[in-house]
Order: sequence, then structure tokens, then C-alpha cells
Amino acid sequence: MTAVFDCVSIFPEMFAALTEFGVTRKAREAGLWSLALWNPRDYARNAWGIVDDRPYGGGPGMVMQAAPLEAAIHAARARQQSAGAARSQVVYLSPQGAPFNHAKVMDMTARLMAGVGLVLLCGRYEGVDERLIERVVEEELSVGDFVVSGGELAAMLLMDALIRQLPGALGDAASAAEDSFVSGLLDCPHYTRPEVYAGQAVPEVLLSGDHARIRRWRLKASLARTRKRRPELLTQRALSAEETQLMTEIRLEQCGEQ
Ligand code: 9WO
Repeated sequence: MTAVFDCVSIFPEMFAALTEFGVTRKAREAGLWSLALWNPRDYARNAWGIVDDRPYGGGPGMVMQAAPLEAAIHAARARQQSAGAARSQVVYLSPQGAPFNHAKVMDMTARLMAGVGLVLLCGRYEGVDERLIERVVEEELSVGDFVVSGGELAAMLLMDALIRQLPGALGDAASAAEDSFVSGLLDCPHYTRPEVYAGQAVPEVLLSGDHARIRRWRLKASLARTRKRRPELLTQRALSAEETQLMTEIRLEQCGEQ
């Protein structure tokens, strides 16, 4: 089943970043996902395609009006039905949303594969009239604690994360199941040729051909990195007996460094 995406945006050309490049382009060409774009300007009831107005209560900037957005979302939902979606879910990307993380990626991918189309609403200016959000938005999501110029980059980031999970999206060599965060840990360092670069050698174990030792070294490197950079990930996750032993080694080694 094709994953069905629709985006509502005043800058539909931005989505070429997904449709024209890399893994996401190949996956679309293979029919794993489809995308249609809906410009609220085409649904404005004025001759100039104006879809924003001044905020009630005053202040700087402009707010996107509800009506043209609702009309564009309505058109998107209709397209999703004809593309084979059983139902649609409308998501608004904003810094006020719930955190988008790996658990959400897996959840939303499962829903896409079960035939739930995603309509992504991309705001611009200072945001969207709250009444539109109350009427049609089922989920508000944030991709990080920062503000950018509009919701498009966040929508593309979300879509990319879901698309690479679709079966067949990554080649045989790569697998989304091997990704960082599937294990709940940060990824280990990677090396390729040459063996010595700028006087720095590749860790000897990676040249040994001893797959058991290599696996253990990588797991230890992942644990050490996670402990150093994202310790909260370790408190949210149980450790196996092997991981507990590696953590003990890491603590002893890092005490020696200080
Ligand atoms: C613009 C602005 C201008 C003057 C004064 C205050 C202002 N606030 C904003 C603003 O927050 N604009 C947002 C732009 C409105 C919603 C769409 N935009 C957006 C989405 N920026 N960043 C996101 C986003 C989405 C998901 N995850 C992280 C950030």
C-alpha cells in the first residue's frame, strides 16, 4: 500500500527537496509514497490570493486565515480518498506541538501502512488562526525546541523520517532497523579508507575481522557516547547484562581520564 501524503503550503516548490533527491526520490519513483501539494492561495476568495491578515489584539506580523486553509485541507482529504487512503489525519507543525521522536516515527509509519493518509499543515508568518486548528487539526507536532520561518522544513523532516521506514525504501545494504534510536542508544563512530588519515589510524579492532569483538566494541562506543552526550536516554532504558558490564568498564576508563 502506497503511503499517502498531502501538504498544505504557500511554498509547494520547497517539497522538491524530498521528491527530487536521494532515498526519498527513489522510494517515490518505486511507488512507496505519493505526495500532492495544496496552495491555500488557490483557495483565497480575493483576486490577489491573499491568505493572511493582521492579528486581533494587535502586535507585529500576520496570521494565516482559517477559510483558505480549511478549503485546501478539504481538497487534500478528497485526494487522499481517491489515492486509496481509508481515512486522513491532519497534523500541524509548530514549536507548540508535542515532541516528534522515534516512537512517533514508528507509530505514524504503522498508521500510514494501514491506510491512514497524512495531511501536513505548514504555517507561515506568525501562525494560523486558532479556530482552524481547533476545527481540523488532530495532532500538533514539534521537531525541536526552536523556531524557523515556516512549517515546511519540519513537515519534510517528518516525512523523510517516515519514508525511510517504509519497507523497501532503503536498499538491501542499509536497514532502518539498524538505525540509532532503534536500540535507544546513539550510533557508534564510523570509519572508511584510508587506514591512516592525517596521522589518525582507524581503531585496530575494526581491521581484525573478529566480528564478535567488533560488535562488542561498537556497543561499548555507543554506550560511552550516549552516557557522555545524552545520559537521559540511558535512564529511560534497561541495560542487558553485557551492557551493564560494558558500562562498568566505561566508568573505570573515564575516571582514569579525569
Ligand atoms: C513568527 C513571528 C514573527 C514575529 C513575532 C513572533 C513570531 N512568531 C513566529 C512564529 O512562531 N511563526 C511560526 C512559523 C508559526 C508556525 C509555523 N512556523 C514555524 C513552525 N516555525 N517553526 C516551526 C516549527 C515546527 C515544528 N517544529 C519546530 C518548529
